[in-house]
Amino acid sequence: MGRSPAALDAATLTSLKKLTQYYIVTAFLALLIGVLLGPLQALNYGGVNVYDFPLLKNLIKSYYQGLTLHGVLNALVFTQFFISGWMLYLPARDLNVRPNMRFAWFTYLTMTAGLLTAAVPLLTNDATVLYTFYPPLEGSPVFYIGAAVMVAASLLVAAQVVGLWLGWKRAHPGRVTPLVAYMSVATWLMWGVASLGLVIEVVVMLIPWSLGLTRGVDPLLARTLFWWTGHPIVYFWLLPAYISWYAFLPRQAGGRIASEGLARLAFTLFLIFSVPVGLHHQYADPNVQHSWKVIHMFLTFLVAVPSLLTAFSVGAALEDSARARGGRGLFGWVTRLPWGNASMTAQVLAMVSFIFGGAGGIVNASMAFSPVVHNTAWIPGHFHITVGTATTLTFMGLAFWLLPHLTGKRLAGPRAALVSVWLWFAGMMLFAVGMHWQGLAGVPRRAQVSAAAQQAVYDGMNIALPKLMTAVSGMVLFVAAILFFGVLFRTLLSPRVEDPESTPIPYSEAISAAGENLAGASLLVRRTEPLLALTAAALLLVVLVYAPVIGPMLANYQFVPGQRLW
Ligand code: HAS
Ligand code: HEM
Ligand code: CU
Repeated sequence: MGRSPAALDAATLTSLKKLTQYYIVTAFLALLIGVLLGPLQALNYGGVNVYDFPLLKNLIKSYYQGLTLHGVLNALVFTQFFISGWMLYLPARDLNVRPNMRFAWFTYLTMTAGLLTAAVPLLTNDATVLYTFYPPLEGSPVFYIGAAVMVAASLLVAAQVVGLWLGWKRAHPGRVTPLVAYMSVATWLMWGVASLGLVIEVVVMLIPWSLGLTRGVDPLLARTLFWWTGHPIVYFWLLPAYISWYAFLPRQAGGRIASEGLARLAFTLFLIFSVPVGLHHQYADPNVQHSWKVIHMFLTFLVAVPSLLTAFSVGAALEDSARARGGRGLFGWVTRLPWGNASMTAQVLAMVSFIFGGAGGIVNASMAFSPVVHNTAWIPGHFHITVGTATTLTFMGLAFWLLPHLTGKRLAGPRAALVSVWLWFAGMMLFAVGMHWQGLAGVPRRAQVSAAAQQAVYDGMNIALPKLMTAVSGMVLFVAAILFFGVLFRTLLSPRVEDPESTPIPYSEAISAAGENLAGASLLVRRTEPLLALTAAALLLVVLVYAPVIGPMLANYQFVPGQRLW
């Protein structure tokens, strides 16, 4: 036995719960603002232009300022804060080790300081560069600095969790890392490899350039570094939801995890194959060798495999639960899931949306289809049923048990919670049909198609129905959001009524468990245990597929001056 890291004591646990609550509530505040802008954009894609209304004009200067805020707050801020709280809390509990709480609070404050810094130029219309901030669009340096601080803070959480795990490993040689901690550590390590591209882009290129220290910046290299991070960031949003689908949802549905070994394999595959695929966002970019685009395409198909494993594995766990509750028939068992439980319902609906989101992703990744869908409304259709539903609706559902667990308050309005998740699902599915359809008709994304000057272009298209669907979906989602946030705030503002631990973490038992000791464990469990070595392999693969792409760009660096188009 090595030196044992200190176990979680009551005082630390209280502080950790408070910190987690801060992360989660900050996340949802960002989502609240971000989501209020969404229906306006849906109206735009329904042909209704609300951006000239005087009231709105005082709040946002343009469609693009609104869209930038929407993308940044929803996809970058909401996700990162939620995930940082969730994936620090879970491994600390799972390993029963005491995090350094000073460091943990310092990280939260750093992340929040980064957010507030970046928010200033966003709100003053000085960084209307969309959430991808492609140069040569040039925003205020304050935006890039704030964003860099925020991302750096997420890496501090990653370092803390990996540190906790290594401490646990030293104290428990020969033991199998418990599943929830395993999945959390693997996700953080993946994020470590993934974030390198963005960190280099922002720190080495964009910040000096926006401060006027360099005479220009290379847009192609910047985009390539961006997508190095920009694709795997979607798994940084997805895997925290998978943790719940694997480890907690079966219990919530009344059943068991199918196989812990398989869950570990899925996370290992994500660790290795999430990053070397970024060129599937750049099929249309010139000066990138075609053969590398093809290689990234095949690697993209490969990284869909752990999601397919997940589909069958969590699908089996749900079926097992429903049959244990008396479910019968090929599909009839579905009716026996506990649909009265808003937390379970949210997550199962999120999974259903992801069947379509994932299938669409494979279409996007196929070089033969990409030119049809790239830069069209199809793409927002795709990602509102991935990050906008698979992730977001899962996080909403998690909040229904997590907040009572953290605070000792009872969920206010479980029925309203249930209605809100069904409306979110229905609204997003309708949105997805409307947007995918418009995209196939050739309607571009990121376009104020409802503006008078643009309307004429789309008049000849036969898209009245998908436009109507999109507009209506925005209204449905607005109602869903009001109901959800109503439940959230009423819960948070209600008095504490019980010991928080009376809502326990819903750990599930496994049909096929990984076991406690490596010595007696299966080959799969033993091979998936050394996460640091697997991370080194991941890094090597990234270097192999990116060095030949980035090398020529460095040799041909173009100094392009910035532009402010808004
Ligand atoms: Fe994507 C663009 C390809 C997954 C998010 N994606 C985007 C963008 C975002 C995004 C935000 O190849 C836009 C970026 C921008 O602004 O330009 N995506 C993929 C592929 C996958 C994929 C191959 N995307 C995601 C996830 C996201 C996300 C996850 C967020 C969370 N995506 C692309 C491509 C583009 C792209 C191109 C660029 C397009 C362009 O042209 O610009 C795969 O990872 C998907 C694999 C998933 C599956 C589904 C598994 C299903 C499961 C659920 C099972 C359900 C059950 C329920 C069992 C194979 C796990 C049963 C229930 C009962 C009741 C019975
Ligand atoms: C973009 C609507 C919620 C993330 C868009 C667009 C629409 C829209 C119509 C396309 C705008 C364009 O291409 O011009 C909505 C509605 C929502 C909602 C009605 C619900 C009330 C969300 C959520 C997320 C999200 C929950 C993520 C967590 C994004 C992102 C973009 C986007 C990343 C892309 C921004 C860009 O192209 O720069 N949204 N959205 N949205 N949405 Fe949403
Ligand atoms: Cu991607």
